[in-house]
Amino acid sequence: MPIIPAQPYEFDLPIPGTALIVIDMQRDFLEPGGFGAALGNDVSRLAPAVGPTRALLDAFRAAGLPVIHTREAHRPDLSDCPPSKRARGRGDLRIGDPGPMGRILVAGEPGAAIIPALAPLPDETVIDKPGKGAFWATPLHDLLTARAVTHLVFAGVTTEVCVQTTMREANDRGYECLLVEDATESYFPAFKAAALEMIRAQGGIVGWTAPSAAVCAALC
Ligand code: C5J
Repeated sequence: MPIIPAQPYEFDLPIPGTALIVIDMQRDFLEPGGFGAALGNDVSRLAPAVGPTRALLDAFRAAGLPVIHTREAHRPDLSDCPPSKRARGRGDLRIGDPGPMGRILVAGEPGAAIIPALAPLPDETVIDKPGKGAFWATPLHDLLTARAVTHLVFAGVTTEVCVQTTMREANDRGYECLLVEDATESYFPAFKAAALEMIRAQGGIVGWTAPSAAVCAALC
């Protein structure tokens, strides 16, 4: 079994048994005119995660390991969007409002799509999730259990919101979790740094972190 140099200590990467989870690499977060921008963020800050995420996709696909993409996206009638979530941020554009890339964070709209550089392959699972965590109100746990996945490698955005929430959900369900340091980004560099520190603190209380080069090298 490959063993990856990671923090706070080395991470086992069983093959088979490991899946890549790419969180919310959507136009609504990475491009101007979407949800991230509507909340006042500089969306260009997320771009550095694209190349490393692409490298992980290539490595997992070549190794024949499962790849799962998530999208934060609601039903068109917003029946899965709590009013409390929609009200947050007090931005000009809220979830469900029409924007330059269609209705904000609504499934099927252009803005909810994954960016072309990281487009899922036809046989890859794409999960639309109504929450910040990818396990809440989705079939993710059942899908992973059916495929005998025990170890999860995480990429995506944003580090301290949907990525960290999902990682904590996964940790509580017994998965061994590794966040790839350069394949995740935040609109706030300090939040990213803090999230990475929190994950690997206290002996890896929520998981591990490692650079994409270490993960890709182990899969070659
Ligand atoms: C946010 C996410 N930040 N994907 N969503 O609202 O992290």
